[in-house]
Amino acid sequence: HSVAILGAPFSKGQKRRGVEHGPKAIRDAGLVERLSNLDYSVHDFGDLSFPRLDKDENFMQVPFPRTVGGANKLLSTAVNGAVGAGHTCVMLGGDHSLAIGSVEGHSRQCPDLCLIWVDAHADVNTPLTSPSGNLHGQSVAFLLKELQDKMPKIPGFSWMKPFLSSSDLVYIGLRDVDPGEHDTLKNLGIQYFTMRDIDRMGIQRIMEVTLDSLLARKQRPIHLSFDIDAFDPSLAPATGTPVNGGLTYREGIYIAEEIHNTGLLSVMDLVEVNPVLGANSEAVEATAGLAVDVIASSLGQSREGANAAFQETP
Ligand code: DIR
Ligand code: MN
Ligand code: MN
Ligand code: MN
Repeated sequence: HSVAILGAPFSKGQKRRGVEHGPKAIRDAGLVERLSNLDYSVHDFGDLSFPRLDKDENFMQVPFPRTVGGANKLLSTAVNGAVGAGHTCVMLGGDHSLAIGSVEGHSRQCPDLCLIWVDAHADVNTPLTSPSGNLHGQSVAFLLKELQDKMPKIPGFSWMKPFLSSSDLVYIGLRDVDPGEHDTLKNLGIQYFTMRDIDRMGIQRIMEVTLDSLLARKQRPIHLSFDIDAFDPSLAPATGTPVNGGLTYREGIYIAEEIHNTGLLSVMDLVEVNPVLGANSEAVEATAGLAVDVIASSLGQSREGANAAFQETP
């Protein structure tokens, strides 16, 4: 099988500079080599280039709406093409607003996809509930059919319509949820596992319940949207909105391994690695190296090793 890597050097879904250098940091940490060591042919499609708009006024308190909308339209087309060509697709962000285009493009190939959102944050604000205005905290609200009448018409997004049902989505790792987001999670009955739930149930049980609730009725393609800030800041310091009390290394890798073991991973996003925000080069390399570990584990790197017959000879 084959993997497509799509770099998305984009940062206008939030206000801190540097997250547009995430794709380079993750590639520099050895991504292509690690995936080549698994049983994949790796197609690195390089970085998308996003047009810069001269004029992009705020919508309500939301900055750069047309820039974010346009970038996501472009990314959607790229993901749609990569999945249509038969690749498992890895999207390197960039900020998490990019999940709008990534999941939308995926859904055009796989209308029955389900979504696993691993994040400290729920990213389900609307322009009306968002405390920051930032679109990287609103991505899921663009996807959900049930939020359609809560979402105003935002300039830059007329190319898409919401397509996901709240029962097609599970969150893992939450620990910083805004009041409006909490209402949405409760009102729509969305399945979510906070860090407290991980403390209580353990990650093994959480993955069992997650995959059961998404896949028991029918096997279907998985979209994994992984925000590096799901990890504890001691492991992933180089990110824009770190929150204490995050996933351990082993919890994060276990999530990835269990998703691989379904055989259903179709597209994954790895977002919010911001090399400019690391205190030093060690902090940046640790964060980017962790991103590579999560991607490799999601694609089948195993802690029990693999049969030598599967290793390709150089
Ligand atoms: C906050 C932070 N909930 C917001 N969101 C972040 O701005 O909507 N998402 N950082 O990753
Ligand atoms: Mn996020
Ligand atoms: Mn986050
Ligand atoms: Mn495999």
